[in-house]
Amino acid sequence: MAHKLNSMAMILFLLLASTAKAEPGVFDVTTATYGVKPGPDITQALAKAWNDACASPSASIVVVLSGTYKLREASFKGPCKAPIEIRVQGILHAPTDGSRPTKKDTWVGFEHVNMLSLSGGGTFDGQGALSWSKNDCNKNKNCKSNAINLRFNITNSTVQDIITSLNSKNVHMNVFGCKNVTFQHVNITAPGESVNTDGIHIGHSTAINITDANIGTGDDCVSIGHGSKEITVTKVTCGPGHGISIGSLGKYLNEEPVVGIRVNNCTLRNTQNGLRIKTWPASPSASTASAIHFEDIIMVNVGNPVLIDQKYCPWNQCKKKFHRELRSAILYVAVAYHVADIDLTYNGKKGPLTFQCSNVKPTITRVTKALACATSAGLKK
Ligand SMILES: *[C@@H]1O[C@H](CO)[C@@H](O)[C@H](O)[C@H]1NC(C)=O
Ligand SMILES: *[C@@H]1O[C@H](CO)[C@@H](O)[C@H](O)[C@H]1NC(C)=O
Ligand SMILES: *[C@@H]1O[C@H](CO)[C@@H](O)[C@H](O)[C@H]1NC(C)=O
Ligand SMILES: *[C@@H]1O[C@H](CO)[C@@H](O)[C@H](O)[C@H]1NC(C)=O
Ligand SMILES: *[C@@H]1O[C@H](CO)[C@@H](O)[C@H](O)[C@H]1NC(C)=O
Ligand SMILES: CC(=O)N[C@H]1CO[C@H](CO)[C@@H](O)[C@@H]1O
Repeated sequence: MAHKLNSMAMILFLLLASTAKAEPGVFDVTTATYGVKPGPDITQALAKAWNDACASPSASIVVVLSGTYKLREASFKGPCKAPIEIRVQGILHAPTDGSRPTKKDTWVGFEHVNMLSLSGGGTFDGQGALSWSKNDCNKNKNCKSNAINLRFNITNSTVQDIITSLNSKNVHMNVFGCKNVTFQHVNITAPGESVNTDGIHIGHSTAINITDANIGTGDDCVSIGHGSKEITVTKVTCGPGHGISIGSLGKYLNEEPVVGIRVNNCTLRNTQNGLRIKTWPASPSASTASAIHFEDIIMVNVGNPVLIDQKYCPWNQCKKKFHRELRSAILYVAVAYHVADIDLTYNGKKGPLTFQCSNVKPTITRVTKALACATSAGLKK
């Protein structure tokens, strides 16, 4: 009997030892080590906690408990020795005094981090209201570009449950050079009239999933730029804003293609556009977009539900010089559009609803005749 008890105690001890070993190290910025209380500037403490966590040989958690804190900037740099979770429960406020972060266009940046998890229900508040009115980057090449709330250059990572990005001075989340990253339950909010506050912009990234997100801003909900591959956007609610867009593509030479985009089970509500593919006029031949699927999309009060624009040219940026340079490149528009099962109704006064095509010849099936490109592409019965 005694022997049996002994071995049971032994097993229990081993179990405890192994769970203790698997327990990640916790780096709580509000502990004495880092010395932060809600209210003051958390910048130094957070940087220190990150450095300690990143150097830890076993998994670790950086915690920002609930409360409101000031954060001048954060640069979370890897590579780190083990997986890291950043659990932000509090509200982080960006500066409003016009000061610019060290990396001028980034408030909070993640670089070269593998196996990151950002979660905790907290809020990154960019406090952008003062900046939006001053933003003239659409027209002025030498403008000061405002800080993006969150910039990710990470792999094998998740951003989830629920991270809120509020009132960014610029794009809310920039996903660049990322691979295998899931964004789940992110909440992105800015007023409909805020300038350039895109929700999530993706470029040069592979295997990115955005799911169960709520995004309402003054610009694109999700925009997918060149070099994007295997992107899935599902169960995302957009609005207000400019809708979901691919592009703009073809502005620069040697852009990488956009391949394998799935947008499904999304709802767009009160948006200027629904789904867009934007290419600049006379796009260089290298610029292609293929295997793009939009499926099961609900649109409520949407301006241009489906817009495939091959002459995208905002604010007259297509200077004559630009045109001439590109015309000498071989223009090859490799597009095959298949439009099917579209059921839209128009509730406004300027009806009826039209479906226009220029420089596009889609294959059309099961679409109300009135919607199809009857005149420009020729509708075969
Ligand atoms: C993607 O990242 C997750 C961790 O977030 C990891 O468990 C998974 O194995 C990765 N998948 C691939 C294909 O690399
Ligand atoms: C991401 O995970 C995959 C699969 O586990 C692995 O092959 C790859 O090396 C990881 N990426 C990085 C940058 O460590
Ligand atoms: C999203 O963020 C806004 C602004 O902070 C907030 O009012 C709303 O409750 C958040 N939604 C969720 C689901 O967290
Ligand atoms: C992303 O979503 C697609 C489709 O739902 C799924 O096949 C894929 O495994 C997901 N990838 C990750 C990294 O979660
Ligand atoms: C959308 O969601 C429904 C219900 O979960 C599912 O049956 C359907 O297959 C989804 N659509 C796509 C394109 O994944
Ligand atoms: C902008 C940036 O930081 N890009 C980097 C993202 O990560 C990849 C892979 O680690 C680098 O090659 C990029 O330079």
